[in-house]
Amino acid sequence: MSLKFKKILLTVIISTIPFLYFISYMNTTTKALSTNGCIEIPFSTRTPTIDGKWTQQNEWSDAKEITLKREEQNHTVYIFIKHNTTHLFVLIDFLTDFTQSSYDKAGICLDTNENGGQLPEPDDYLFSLCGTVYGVPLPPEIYRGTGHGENLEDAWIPHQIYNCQGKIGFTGENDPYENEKHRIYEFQINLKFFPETNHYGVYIFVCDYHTNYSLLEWPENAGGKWEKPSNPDPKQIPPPPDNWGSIKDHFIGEKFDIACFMLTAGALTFLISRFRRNIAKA
Ligand SMILES: [Ca+2]
Ligand SMILES: [Ca+2]
Ligand SMILES: [Ca+2]
Repeated sequence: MSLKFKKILLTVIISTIPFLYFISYMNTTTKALSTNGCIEIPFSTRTPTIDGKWTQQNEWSDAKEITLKREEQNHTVYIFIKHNTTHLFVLIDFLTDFTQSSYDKAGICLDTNENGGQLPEPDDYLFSLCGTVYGVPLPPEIYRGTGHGENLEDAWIPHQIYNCQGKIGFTGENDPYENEKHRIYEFQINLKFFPETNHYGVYIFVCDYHTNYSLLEWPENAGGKWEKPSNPDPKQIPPPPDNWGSIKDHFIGEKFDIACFMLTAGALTFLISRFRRNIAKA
């Protein structure tokens, strides 16, 4: 095989790799839950401090921002979401919850196989934060789906995942949108135990216990159930995973960069070594 032919062959292989990755990426972006809504979340090296408040004014300025409104209650919620490939970070800024109620709560559901369903299954997780007991914030509660139960609430069981954090706060300090004291929730979810992918199913909710029917959720109108007189258990809130939306991140992009870098470096090394051998022969 001539050197010229080898060069052409290598060029063709290297140019085909991005195309193959693109095809693979497109194939994984057609999951069903994205039809309920899809959030493209940015990669960030700026790790937030999970302390239930805006630690600095720019702590979440590089995150994707989503606005939720409930007009009849004059409620507004801003959700900020970003990731660093191994952890998902979420801040839920409940701008209009000015009451420090014990049963205020927020939660995030993840469908790590993004396969929906009528009941939460073992690849589905619920991370929730509730208010305070005697002024002391509670740690996040984590539940995992079982796939069976008489109703949605029964299909969740308590679970533990290393290095997941959450903090509920009541402050307007450093908040670029509302200075008066109000409810803020911050979550850090460890993704290392979940399938490596560029899509997860997601459902996010928050409610103010002080007012009836004050559930705000993403995707909007997903069908989450909460009203003040009922049992304030986070497991009763999420609708069926079929109603959740999806988040899209850039894990594929990270792998693509590394793979391309290694293949290109290998090809260049080969070409340089051949070039040097030809020079030595001349
Ligand atoms: Ca913070
Ligand atoms: Ca409240
Ligand atoms: Ca699932």
